[in-house]
Amino acid sequence: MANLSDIVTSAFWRVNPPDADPVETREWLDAFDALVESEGRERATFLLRKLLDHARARRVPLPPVLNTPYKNSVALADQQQFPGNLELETRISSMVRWNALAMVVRANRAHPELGGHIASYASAADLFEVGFNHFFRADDLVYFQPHSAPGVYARAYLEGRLSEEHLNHYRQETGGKGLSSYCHPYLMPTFWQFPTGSMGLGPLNAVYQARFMRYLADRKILDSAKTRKVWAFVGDGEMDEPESLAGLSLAAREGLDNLIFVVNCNLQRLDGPVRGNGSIVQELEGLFAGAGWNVLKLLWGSDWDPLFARDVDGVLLKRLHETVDGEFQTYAATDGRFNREHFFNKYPELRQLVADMSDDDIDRLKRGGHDPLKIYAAYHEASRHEGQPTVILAQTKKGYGMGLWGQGKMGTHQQKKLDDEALRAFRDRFALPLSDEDAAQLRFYHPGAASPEIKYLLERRKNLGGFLPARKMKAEAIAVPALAAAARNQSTTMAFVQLLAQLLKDEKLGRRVVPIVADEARTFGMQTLFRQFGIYSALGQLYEPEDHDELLYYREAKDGQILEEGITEAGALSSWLAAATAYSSHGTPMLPFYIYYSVFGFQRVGDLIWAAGDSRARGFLIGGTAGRTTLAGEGLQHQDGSSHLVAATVPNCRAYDPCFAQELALIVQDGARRMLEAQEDVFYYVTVTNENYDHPGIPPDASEGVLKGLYLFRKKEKATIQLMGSGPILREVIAAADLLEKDWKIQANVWSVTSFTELRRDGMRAERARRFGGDATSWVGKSLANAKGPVIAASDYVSAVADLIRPYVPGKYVVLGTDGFGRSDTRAALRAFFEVDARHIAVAALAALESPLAAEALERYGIEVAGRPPWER
Ligand SMILES: Cc1ncc(C[n+]2csc(CCOP(=O)(O)OP(=O)(O)O)c2C)c(N)n1
Repeated sequence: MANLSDIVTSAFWRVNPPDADPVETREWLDAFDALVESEGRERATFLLRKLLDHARARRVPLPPVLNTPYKNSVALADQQQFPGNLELETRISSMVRWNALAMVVRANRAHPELGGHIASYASAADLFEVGFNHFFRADDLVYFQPHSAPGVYARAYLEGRLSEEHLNHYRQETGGKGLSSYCHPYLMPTFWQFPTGSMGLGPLNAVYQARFMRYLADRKILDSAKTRKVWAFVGDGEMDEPESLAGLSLAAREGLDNLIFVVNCNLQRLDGPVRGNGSIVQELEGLFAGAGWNVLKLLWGSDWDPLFARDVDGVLLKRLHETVDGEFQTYAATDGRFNREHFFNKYPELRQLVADMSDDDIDRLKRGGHDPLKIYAAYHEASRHEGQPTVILAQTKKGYGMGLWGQGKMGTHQQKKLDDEALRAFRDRFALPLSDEDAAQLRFYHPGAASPEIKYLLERRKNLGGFLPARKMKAEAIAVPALAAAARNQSTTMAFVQLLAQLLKDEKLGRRVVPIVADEARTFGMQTLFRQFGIYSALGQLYEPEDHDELLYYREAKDGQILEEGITEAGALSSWLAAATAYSSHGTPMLPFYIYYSVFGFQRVGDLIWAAGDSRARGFLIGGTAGRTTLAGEGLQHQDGSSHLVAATVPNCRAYDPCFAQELALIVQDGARRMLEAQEDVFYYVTVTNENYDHPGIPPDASEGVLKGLYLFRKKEKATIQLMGSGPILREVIAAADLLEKDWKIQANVWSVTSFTELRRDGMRAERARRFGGDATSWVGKSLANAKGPVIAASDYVSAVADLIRPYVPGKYVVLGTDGFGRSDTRAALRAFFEVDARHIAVAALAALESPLAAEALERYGIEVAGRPPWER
């Protein structure tokens, strides 16, 4: 077996292997140059292709074609000239760097528990600044690396958008006068647009945002979506998150040239190097290129240009290729003298190459991501590239400018305290006009509104359309039509599809409805929408679909309305998020409905839903085929018993588990009204199921209760017990009430619970009001005020869901739920197993009444009393 280090080393050499016959190589290359010269690049490409085919036929192994040498992709000759005032921009970026650092160190001097990061922004500063001064148009969408937030705040301070007071309260809420740790729109609703603090979500969301902008443009909803760009700043460590990679092929497949990723390759993550034994840049290049992206390497600053120019034998490149990232990190952490000794002096030719440079000159050699000229050239190229998304792999140094105290140091990510000497060194490094005392006191630096720096910076932003990031909180209000539900025998899923069709057909609102599925449209009976509304495809439909002669054929169209994402819940949720925040990002309200297997929502992509909460999303998540006993047959990994419990923890998510189509219609209509008319920052999670049954009308005065979460569905004059049920289990509750009356002559009231979670919130609100001296009763308390006897509640979810309202139920409260793993079986068998069928509910009622009939009922209903409870089996 080959030695691992040989394999790793050879991986580098594959790009630039040793040359056995340089003279022969030169002849080939000269011939090739002559060809390009005389017949042009196109002909050269043709011949290369022929040569590769020929080599394949001769079984000559091909070299890895996805990797290019370890140098800048934009050649010096092609480099667009930097149009800015470099001197002023350098001074501005130094000020931003200082203020960002001072903000973090100050906060931690005052409250060591607050935390924060210096080193990440220090590496990203120039990448951001060139963007701010030259590229980010006010209506572009920028996903910032989250722990670089101090830099974005520090810039906003120079721009006059944030005050010194804000900076002084970094990582403190301070009644709106502070600054949140990361990019949280929920906490800073007029500033941050996209939450990126959970690594991996930013890059994924950015891809789907860029795609959604295409959708808006292709559907002629928003013309400006054609020209705007999405920029995503991503950490090289962050690229290890599966979500960071999840959208890459879609972006390439859809030719999203409105999307630019900038991967900040400082070669470090939190604990250490990202690829100490390899090369993250080369690895990512292969990955992105393989996925079909345009890859631009931005590795070396301008002062490396003469070195590369003189490197005719390729010795510099050879040295770069044999250097693993762990060594590059050490070179970042050490000085010019060390770099000369250990990097350049390895080969005599290389030593010669830097012979006329002093150690200080070597120390000053910049990595590409710290040179505004090179950054500008890469951004310029990226923003003009057509037909593909672009990734810029920008090599930087983590903790750039933090000297001995942080640059390239293993623990630099966590560095948040610096002593006076370190502060003075930083000040000197960036030539800041601060006294020793200013530095020691961590005074923020602002050169004044009349200074050339501020005038320049404001002028640049003016030219680019205004400040960024800036978040809009409102958009035009749109009226929501009344929705009607049919009483016929059907599932709530089908009832939902009919409601969706009504919304889609509404004259004003219709075109703003975005149905989203992850390859489950047929599961939910939504194929009926394919023909009429079309499936969005940027290419239209290039084939005749197999079912073209059928009425409801699979129709793809450039103006298609349905987003059919394929099997990616993370992607579909990201699309939904882009649509659900379009009111803010695009000033264009949309109404997305993402329908999916409920178990693959809060459980599978819960963190994206949490980010949707942070983003103040407005839209509907529809948990389809929901419940642990209603989705029969599917078993352990499909049956969901917990999503409502998790939904309750997302503050702006309103979750409902309706049983009847009429309840569903009221909920959807009111939700849409709250989002589109009242412009409330809420989103809805509604579970629907695939069990068919009749949908009797609900009492005329039930609307308020449906929306609040509880209403009396069936009243009995002599009721001595109250039975509650949610979702499909309400029907078991109704059957249990019938059993109690028929078999045991006991009358029961039946209550429909449309939302235990909303009832819980209402109860907490009332309890809090009372605690603070007010007078309030919960909706549960009010509803049950005159109700007699114990209360039994059952749902298709873990018992903790129904248990949420225990504090507000007067008297005895017994809860039945579906705790345990799902199973493969019929609905009846599942409900018997989980003890939530009509018989078990009737027994629970008799037991709660402390009636001796309970034992009799167990026997009569053939209930097995031995054995372990379902959640222990
Ligand atoms: C999902 C997730 N896991 C872990 C973290 C904690 N975390 C914050 S920054 C960081 C390291 C980031 O490294 P990298 O992406 O290379 O960015 P750099 O700071 O080096 O620019 C980690 C692990 C997080 N924010 N999100």
